[in-house]
Amino acid sequence: MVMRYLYVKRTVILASTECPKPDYVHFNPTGICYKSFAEEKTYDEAKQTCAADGGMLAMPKDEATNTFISSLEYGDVGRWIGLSDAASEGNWVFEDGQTLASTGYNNWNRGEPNGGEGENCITLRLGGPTWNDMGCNGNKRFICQLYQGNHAFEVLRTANQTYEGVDFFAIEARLPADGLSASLDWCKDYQNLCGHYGLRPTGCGEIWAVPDRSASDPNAIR
Ligand SMILES: [Ca+2]
Ligand SMILES: [Ca+2]
Repeated sequence: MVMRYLYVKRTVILASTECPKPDYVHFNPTGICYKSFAEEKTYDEAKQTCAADGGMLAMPKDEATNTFISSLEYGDVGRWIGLSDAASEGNWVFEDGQTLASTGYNNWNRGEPNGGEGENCITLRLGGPTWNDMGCNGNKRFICQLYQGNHAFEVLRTANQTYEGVDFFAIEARLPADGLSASLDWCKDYQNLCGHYGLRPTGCGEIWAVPDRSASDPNAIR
């Protein structure tokens, strides 16, 4: 994999308080945006729909998040969330690769999971926040989230501030000591960082991304 290097030691990133896609709802404590879909799809089809939005199926890793996404519209039937044991029976893993066990949280309905190898995907049960394993090929509604995941920046400080009459959320951040981006496209890291707070980046400075250490100015960014 080709790594891109950044020379910025510290920068201030401004992001608006809107979610990056329409109809997504910002959940404040985590800063992640969620959307509940009315149409019914298989688990894999639902995953593809979330990916097309630049996200993943929702991954509730704590009670507050689980309760929040349960409260989103279209909850009168079961809905897929991004958690499966298809790869290894009984070993539940979120779509981002984190194991359920490592979160210290779960919200199984009484008697669940009970489906063995015939039920490898999870729905939020109708009207409530508890979970049920079900067959992945069933058509269900589903919930997507945007921009979960790691980013290349270390956050130093955040603040709400106003610039020319517009409210912004400022993220003061710096790169890791090794200067390595977390992805091929450092702009993606930046977008992920903003998305981590459920915020839309104000811009992307591609010109500052360089393929090697020979051609950038560490003092170029204020
Ligand atoms: Ca299973
Ligand atoms: Ca079940």
